[in-house]
Amino acid sequence: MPEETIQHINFDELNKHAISQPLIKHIYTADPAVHVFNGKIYIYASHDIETNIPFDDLGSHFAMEDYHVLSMGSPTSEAKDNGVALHVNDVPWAEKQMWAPDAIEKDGKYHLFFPAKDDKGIFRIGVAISDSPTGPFKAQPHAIKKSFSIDPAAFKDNDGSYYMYFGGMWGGQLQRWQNGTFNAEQPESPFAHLPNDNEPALCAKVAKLTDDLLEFAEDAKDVVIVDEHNKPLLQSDNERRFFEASWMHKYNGKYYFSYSTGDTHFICYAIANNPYGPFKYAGRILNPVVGWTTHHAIIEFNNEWYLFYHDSSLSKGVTHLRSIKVTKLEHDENGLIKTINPYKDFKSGYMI
Ligand code: FUB
Repeated sequence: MPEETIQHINFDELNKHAISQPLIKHIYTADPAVHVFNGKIYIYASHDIETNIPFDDLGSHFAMEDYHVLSMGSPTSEAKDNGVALHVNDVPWAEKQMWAPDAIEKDGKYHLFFPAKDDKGIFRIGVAISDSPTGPFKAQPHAIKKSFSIDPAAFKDNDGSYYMYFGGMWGGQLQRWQNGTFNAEQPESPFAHLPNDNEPALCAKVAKLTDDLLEFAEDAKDVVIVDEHNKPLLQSDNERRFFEASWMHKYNGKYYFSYSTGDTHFICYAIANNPYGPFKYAGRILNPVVGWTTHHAIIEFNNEWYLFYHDSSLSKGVTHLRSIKVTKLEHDENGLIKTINPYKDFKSGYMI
C-alpha cells in the first residue's frame, strides 16, 4: 500500500512521546499474535524485510519469507528472538508473502497457522506443527481445505472448541471470494469486486476447527458487525467496518472481536454473546500508528490486560518495516475498552 507522506514527522520527537518502545530492534517484526503458554508469553510475528518490490495497494512490497517467535517472561521483561520458526522454502504449497500468523496449543503440540500465496497467486492458510512453542515448525503438505485470504487468529473457547477467525481486504483478497470461488478478473485492481458503498460491508470469517486442528470443521461463516440499530455496518462506513487483522478475546463471558479498519487505520472492536456473533460495534482500541497497517493482539497476564501492536517508528515511517510493541489495556466498569493513543500528546498532525 502506498505510504502516506511522512516528511513532516520528527521521529526523534515522536519517539519521545511514544507510549512504548520496540520489543526488539535487531530485526523488524510485525502483526503480533500473542499467547501465554505454561506461564510464558509467546509472540508469533511476521518478519518484515527490505525489498525492491514497488509499493502498491495490494501490499506486494510485504514480501516476508519466514516467521520468528519472540518469548517474554512477562510483558515488562526483555523479549528473546528464538530465530527462524518456519521458512517459505519449507512449505510445499507456498510461494511467497508469509503474512500475519497465529499459533495455538493442543495436547502438548503447537500449531502455527499462517497465510501465504500459492503458485497461482492466491492466498491460502496453512498449518505447521511443533513440540515447542518456539518451533521449528513442520508444515503440512497442503493448505487447509477451503481456506482463503489472510490473517488467521486462533481461539480456544472454554468448552474446548477451537475456532479460526480470518480474512483481509484488498491485498488480502477477501473481496474476490464473495461468491465462494476466487474471482481472478482484474488481477491488478485492489478495488475490483468490493461491495457498493450502500451495501453491507465485507465480513471477516470464522470456522470451527477439526479435533486435530488441521482443517475447518465447517464452511466459514460471516463475522457480522452491527451498529447501534442492530443493522450490519455498511461498506462505506470505513471508520468502523472490518478490513483485516482479526483477534478474539473473552472478557466477563463476552466475546470481543477486534480488527483493523485498514484505510482509516484504527483498531476497533465489537462484542457478542457467542463466538459466531453478530457482534455489536463497541468502539476504538488503538488510534492510528505510524505506517499504513495496524495489527494487534490482546492477552491477559497476571490479571492485567495487554495490547501488543506494531508501528513503523523504528524504520522512520517505512510502512513495511515495522516493530512490535506492548502497552497496558483497560476495560472499564461496563466492559468497554479505553482507547489508547500510541503517541501521547504528540502534535504532529500525523493521523492523530
Ligand atoms: O503484514 C502483512 C499484512 O499487513 C498483514 O497480514 C495485515 O494484517 C497487515 O498488518
